[in-house]
Amino acid sequence: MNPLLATDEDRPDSPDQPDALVALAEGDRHRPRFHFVSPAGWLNDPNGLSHWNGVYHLFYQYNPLKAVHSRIHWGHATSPDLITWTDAPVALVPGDAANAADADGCWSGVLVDDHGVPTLVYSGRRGDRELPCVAVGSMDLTEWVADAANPVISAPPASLDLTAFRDHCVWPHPGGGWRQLIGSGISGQGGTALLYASPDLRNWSYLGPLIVGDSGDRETTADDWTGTMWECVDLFRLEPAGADDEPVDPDILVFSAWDDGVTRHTLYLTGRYSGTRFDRTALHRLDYGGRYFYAPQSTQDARGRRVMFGWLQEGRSDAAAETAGWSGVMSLPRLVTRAPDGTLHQQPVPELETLRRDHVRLGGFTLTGGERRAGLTRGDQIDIVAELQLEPGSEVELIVRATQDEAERTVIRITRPGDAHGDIALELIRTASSLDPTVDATPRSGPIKHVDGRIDLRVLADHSALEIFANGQPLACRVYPTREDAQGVEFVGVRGRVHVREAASWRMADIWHSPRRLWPAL
Ligand code: DQQ
Repeated sequence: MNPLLATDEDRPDSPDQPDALVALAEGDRHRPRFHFVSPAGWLNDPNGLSHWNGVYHLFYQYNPLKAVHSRIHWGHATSPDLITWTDAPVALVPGDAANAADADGCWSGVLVDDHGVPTLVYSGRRGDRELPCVAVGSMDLTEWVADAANPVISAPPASLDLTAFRDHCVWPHPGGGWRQLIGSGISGQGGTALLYASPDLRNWSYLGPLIVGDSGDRETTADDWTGTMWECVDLFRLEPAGADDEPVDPDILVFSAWDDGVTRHTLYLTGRYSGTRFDRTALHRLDYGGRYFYAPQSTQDARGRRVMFGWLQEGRSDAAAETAGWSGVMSLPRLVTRAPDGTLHQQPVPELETLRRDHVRLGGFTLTGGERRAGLTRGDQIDIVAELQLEPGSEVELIVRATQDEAERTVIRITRPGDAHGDIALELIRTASSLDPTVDATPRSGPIKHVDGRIDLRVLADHSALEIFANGQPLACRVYPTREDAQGVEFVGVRGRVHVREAASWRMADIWHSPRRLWPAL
């Protein structure tokens, strides 16, 4: 029995009413079938992501009570391959005692290996404050006990006027002990990551801000505005893959730009971390979907790969998600590497290919303005790869989730400017993605670097989840077609000449088979 499990009245799924919320959620046509989702209820950030004794562990922000962001627990699932998952018992439950540091929620955090002892560092929420907490786990990571001394940091640094203080990145310090970053923001300045040191994960000394953003250095509406607070900071070293003329700084600081309760988008800084400083080189958008790929966390697996998951937020109303009985999708696991220019290159892990079924291949062809080409796998659970070459001044669209009459259609548009050296534009146009006027239909876009107009395109559509990768740059989003026949897939030449060197597609298998439980047992 997990000593942290809440009282029975916290559990709506009594044995005579087995998991009605799961049945409700499973009946929703928008629910993905090859992405990780919670059994039902609410899911947001990935937490405690790790590869422990050869098993991948994904914890996540979870409300098993209903599909709303309140009373957040830590859900838990394990996987041999990052693709197929087994639910594990809920790992953290808000503390029973009214004065528990996490009485109102166990917010985001990480798993570390404390000399063989699995240890979670997370944000305990009580009232409207979050403070750092610790829980210790059994060797199989299924039972967790919150530390009696929680919170392990009793207050944010008194010397600073902060906008918020939560979320953790913790690593062993080469000289012994630990270092920790806590996401925060300095009022009137910008987001920040506050650095702490500890000998034992329990006693922490404040060292200062590692780096402070400037929330006034660009328009607050900009896609790369750094916000007034940084959520879910993630610092890691990732050396560039190939040699380039210039040495590239080795470190990456990922953060999710937040402002006064609004989750804006995820960004990363390249630079160099040493001691108490992060010297930045450049700021980049992590995913062109903006808030649709939020609060990511990464880990290095036993093969030395940097693997990242993010939270694909909903694009329908809170009320619609609650009615559906579930909210939130975990992104596909991404393999993150460095391009020679120092930017991040992201693609789904190759293990995902084991889900591919019924291969369809279209040989090379050229599209000019007005030409269309169907033939790829239709459906709402598909994987498409295409090698494109766009001549200067050309534009092509890949239409997915289209109804027969095109009343619903989701458009992925790729445009190469007439200036041969300019970046290619990737756009996702959702104005006709759904006949439901209440769902978000705002566009998403960003520039794609290329050589000679070449684009390696990957599109994964999984019911309401849509993930697009163009030359390793992702754009994750959500779409909610209302009609059963929203299954069509087609290339459309818009103008100029676009060579489709190769295109292939597959139907993707389900990863979920047997009914799941809101409170999984071992
Ligand atoms: N979600 C968590 C916070 C974090 C935010 C709460 C990001 O810890 O700052 O569920 O989505």
